[in-house]
Amino acid sequence: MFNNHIFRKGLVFGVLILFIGLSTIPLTEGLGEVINYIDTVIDGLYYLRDDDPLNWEDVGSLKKDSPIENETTRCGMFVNFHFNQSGIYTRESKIFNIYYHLWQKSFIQELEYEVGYSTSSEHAAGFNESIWIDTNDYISEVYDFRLIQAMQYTNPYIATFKGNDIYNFTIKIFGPNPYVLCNPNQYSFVILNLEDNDTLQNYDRDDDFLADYDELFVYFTNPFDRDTDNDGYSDYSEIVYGTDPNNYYDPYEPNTHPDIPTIQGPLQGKPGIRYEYRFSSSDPDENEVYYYIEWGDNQNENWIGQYSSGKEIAISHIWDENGIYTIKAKARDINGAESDWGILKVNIPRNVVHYNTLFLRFLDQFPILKRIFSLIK
Ligand SMILES: [Ca+2]
Ligand SMILES: [Ca+2]
Ligand SMILES: [Ca+2]
Ligand SMILES: [Ca+2]
Repeated sequence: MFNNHIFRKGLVFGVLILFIGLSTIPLTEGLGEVINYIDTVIDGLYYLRDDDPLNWEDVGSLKKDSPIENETTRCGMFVNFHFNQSGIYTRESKIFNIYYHLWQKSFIQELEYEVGYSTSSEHAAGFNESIWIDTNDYISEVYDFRLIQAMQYTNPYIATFKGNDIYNFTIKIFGPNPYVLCNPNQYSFVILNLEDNDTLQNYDRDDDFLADYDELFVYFTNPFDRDTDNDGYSDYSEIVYGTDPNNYYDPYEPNTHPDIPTIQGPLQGKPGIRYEYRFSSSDPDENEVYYYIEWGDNQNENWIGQYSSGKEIAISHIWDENGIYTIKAKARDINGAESDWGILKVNIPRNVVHYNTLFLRFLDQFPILKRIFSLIK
């Protein structure tokens, strides 16, 4: 006869084993016991991303991925940005020199923010080091957000991290109602371990023809992004055309100069006779164009127009003297961008060979003579 007590004990034990067996498999994965080792050093560009764009959150992330939609990290007093906490960093990282590029809401005027870093895991801990930035010293203003920039030089290192220590590094912004905007056209970022100025002068890491130094300290654009404001025009072309490389909503389209005008017409002529020449220039932006024409005899047509892009216009001219003249024409679009010169040489010679009609009629009577004459001509 079974001892009822032992049977019950066995049943409980069996159920317990079954429960542990069932629960440990998902638990090991669900709680992250499969450790994510991250073989990378902490440096370079990090976007200040919001972890939960729908909520009023004061904590965001430092991420390598740029935002694909609108994110705002905000709070009444301070916002913090941490590294991703889902792994263990296998290499040691030292952190120094921090560059800040921050889009801040500008609804309160004359606003100062304290910006810096903390190496405490305390959520509301103060700064290890900080600087003050004033939103009145803004670089760009797009609607009610202002772009502000700052550089925090640290010497030599502010922290050395390995493993999980890296989670204790926080970029902090403190002040009345900090709003940190991050969207594809206006994103906030920091650059950690920024190189010295000589090195930055020699880098163009995004191949947009602007040195990293100029991007960071002259134009305040992103040295890792060819088109910082994502408006379809590279940082370089915006600077060349005078538009704002940090403003997606530029009021003016970048402008391209018209093509070199083509010049067509007689290559020879006589003095005192009116000859007609045709000019045409196409503008890549389809802007209307003006023409400036020099006839080579100190006479010119002074910015005539405006004409549709690519339209052929006819203008006539009389050369009073014999000579070889160079017709030069350039086009200018309505925005003021000029083409290079188009050129056509015209010979108004001293002795123009021409046959009077009587002589031609005479030749008609003698076909062989006419043939010989045409051969020697
Ligand atoms: Ca560049
Ligand atoms: Ca760039
Ligand atoms: Ca752009
Ligand atoms: Ca722009």
